[in-house]
Amino acid sequence: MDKLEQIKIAAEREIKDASNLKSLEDLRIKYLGRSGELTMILRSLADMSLEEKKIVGPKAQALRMELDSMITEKNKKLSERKRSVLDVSRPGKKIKIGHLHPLSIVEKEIVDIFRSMSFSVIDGGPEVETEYYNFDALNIPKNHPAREMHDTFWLEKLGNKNERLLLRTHTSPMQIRYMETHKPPFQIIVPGRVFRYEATDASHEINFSQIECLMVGKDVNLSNFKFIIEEFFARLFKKKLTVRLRPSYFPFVEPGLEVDIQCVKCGGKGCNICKDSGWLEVMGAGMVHPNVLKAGGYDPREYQGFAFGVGPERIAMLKYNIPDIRMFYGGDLRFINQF
Ligand code: YSA
Repeated sequence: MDKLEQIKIAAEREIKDASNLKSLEDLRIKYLGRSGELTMILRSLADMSLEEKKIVGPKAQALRMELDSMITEKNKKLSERKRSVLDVSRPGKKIKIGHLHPLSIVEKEIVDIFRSMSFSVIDGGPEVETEYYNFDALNIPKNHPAREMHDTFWLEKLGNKNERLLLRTHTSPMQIRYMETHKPPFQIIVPGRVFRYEATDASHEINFSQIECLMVGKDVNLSNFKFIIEEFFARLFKKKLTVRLRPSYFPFVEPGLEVDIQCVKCGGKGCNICKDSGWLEVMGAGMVHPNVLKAGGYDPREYQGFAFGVGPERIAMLKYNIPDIRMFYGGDLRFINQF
């Protein structure tokens, strides 16, 4: 009985003082293990007289249960403490964070440059557009050959509406939508997604993006346009580039222009990017046609403006030397992770 009392006092104190799981386990083995002090007493019951057994047996069993539950309790406490201790010496876990798609990077850069030149950024517009906004209001009459330049995804008519619907082939419909609801002077850019029903190749996608620009006021002219785009390309490519304006045809502008920049790779000497011409064709532009101003609700004798549409995919290809436009939408992480 004395021995049991000694074990009880010592074990209770030692379990209470155990400071970690390892020393607690050592105590369990010391007292309750196969050759533990209390286990030995329990085993020795077999050699005791009946009288002794009756006294020692229940006490030893009770002590065994008491120590067992003390150890379990202490184990719980130490485990909780272990979990909450910050071990600053452990190696850190690398957190995988996402990043912007290369196209988003370039679009954001373009938008930021125009914003810094006091242009307002107008969100979106409908991707499912009416024939009126995509063509008619932009001075592209029905059966006009210019419509063939835009291979169109036509949509099935819903209900009995007369209007034909399509996936917009360019962001220019937003010119009309904006003019209908705003008064000049203003200067805006409108980024958006457009769709063309055409064969894909290294520089053509069926689903791509454009950024539309429109500046309207009483005396907005082509030299304003030239200044703005020279400034834009210098900031985008971080060097001064010669800009060339060539006469071109878009029904919604007069005069219409094709804008070329000096090749960003060879500086104009001729290389594989510019196909030895020294120039890169980067956008369609012009002075807004009087019929388009009228469709927007303006008097063309009072207001005039310039507009252009640029393709961010083509700009991103030049900036990052990307050989094929289809890489942007291919979902190949080996490509995406390089940015
Ligand atoms: C012209 C004059 C304005 O006053 C305003 C806007 C415009 C642009 C006109 N709406 C338009 O869509 N012209 S465009 O057919 O030559 O396309 C403009 C730009 O979109 C191109 O310079 C090119 O960068 C891009 N693009 C055209 N087709 C594409 C394409 N990008 C990828 N895949 C295609 N299939």
